[in-house]
Amino acid sequence: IALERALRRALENGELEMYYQPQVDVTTGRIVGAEGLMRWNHPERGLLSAGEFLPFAEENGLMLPLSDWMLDALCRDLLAWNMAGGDALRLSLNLSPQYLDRGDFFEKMRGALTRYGISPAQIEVEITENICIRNPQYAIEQLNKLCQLGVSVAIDDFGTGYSSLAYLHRFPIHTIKIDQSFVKEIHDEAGHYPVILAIISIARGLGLHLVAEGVETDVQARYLQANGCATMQGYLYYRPVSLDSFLDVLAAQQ
Ligand code: G
Ligand code: G
Ligand code: MN
Ligand code: NA
Repeated sequence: IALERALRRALENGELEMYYQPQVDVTTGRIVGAEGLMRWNHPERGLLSAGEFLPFAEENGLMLPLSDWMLDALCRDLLAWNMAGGDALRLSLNLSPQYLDRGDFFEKMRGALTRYGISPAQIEVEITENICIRNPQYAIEQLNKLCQLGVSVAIDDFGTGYSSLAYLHRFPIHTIKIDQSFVKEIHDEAGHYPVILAIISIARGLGLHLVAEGVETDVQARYLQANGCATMQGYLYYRPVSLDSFLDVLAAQQ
C-alpha cells in the first residue's frame, strides 16, 4: 500500500523519467535507435530501474497510468532527439500486455504522436511472445492497426516465451530481439551456439530485422556480427542513459 501511494505520488511529482539505451549498427558504428526504459528517481532510494517497480505496478493496477505517462514522455523526448539530429533514429518502447488489452490503447498511441507531431515511422513497439497467447486474435487486430498507422513491431526476449513459431506468420512483426540469456552464453568466437544461429536463420528466412540484446563482450559482438546480426544493444556499447546524456551522444555522432 505504501509503495502504491509512493508510485502515485511519483507520477504527480514528476519523479519518473525515461532513459534511453542506444542500439548500434556495428557495420557503420552508428547509432540507429534506442530503447526507452522507465526509471524512478525515488526521493530516498535513489534511481530505481523498471524491474524494481513495474512488476508491482502490474499487480496493483498502476500499469495503465504509468503507460499513459510513458507514451507522453517518449513523444516529448522524441522532439528533443529530432532537434539534436536524431530524426532518422527509431525509438523502441516496451508495451505492457495490460496496456495492449485496454481497448483505447491504439487511440492513446495515435493521440500522443499527433500531440507532438511525431512520425509513427519513428516508433517501434516491443511485445513479448506471451502477449500472443491469451487472446491472439485481439492482439493481431491491435498490432495490425499499429502497423497501418506506420508503427513497427518487435518481439522482445525472443525464444524465452511460450509462443509457437506459427505466431511469427500471423503477427505483423518487423524485428526480433535476441534475448540476453542467449547472448550471455557466447564465450568463444570460434564456438558454435545453435540457438543463436537458429534465431538468426529464422529472422533471415522471414525477412525480419534483428537486434542482439545484452551484448557485453567483444567476443559476443564479433560472433553475432560474423553470423549475420549487426545491430547491438548492450553495456559493451552503452548503458541506458538519461535524455540529456543521450542527446550528448547524438551530438557527438553528428
Ligand atoms: O530497465 P530494466 O532492466 O529494469 O527493465 C526491466 C524490465 O522492465 C524489462 O523487461 C523491460 O522490458 C521492462 N520495462 C522497462 N521500461 C519499461 C517501460 O517503460 N514500460 C514497460 N511496459 N516495461 C518497461
Ligand atoms: O526485457 P527487456 O529486453 O526490455 O529488458 C531490457 C533490460 O536489459 C534493460 O532494463 C537494460 O537495463 C538491461 N540491459 C541492457 N543491456 C544490458 C547488458 O548488456 N547487460 C545486462 N546485464 N543487462 C542489460
Ligand atoms: Mn525491451
Ligand atoms: Na529483452
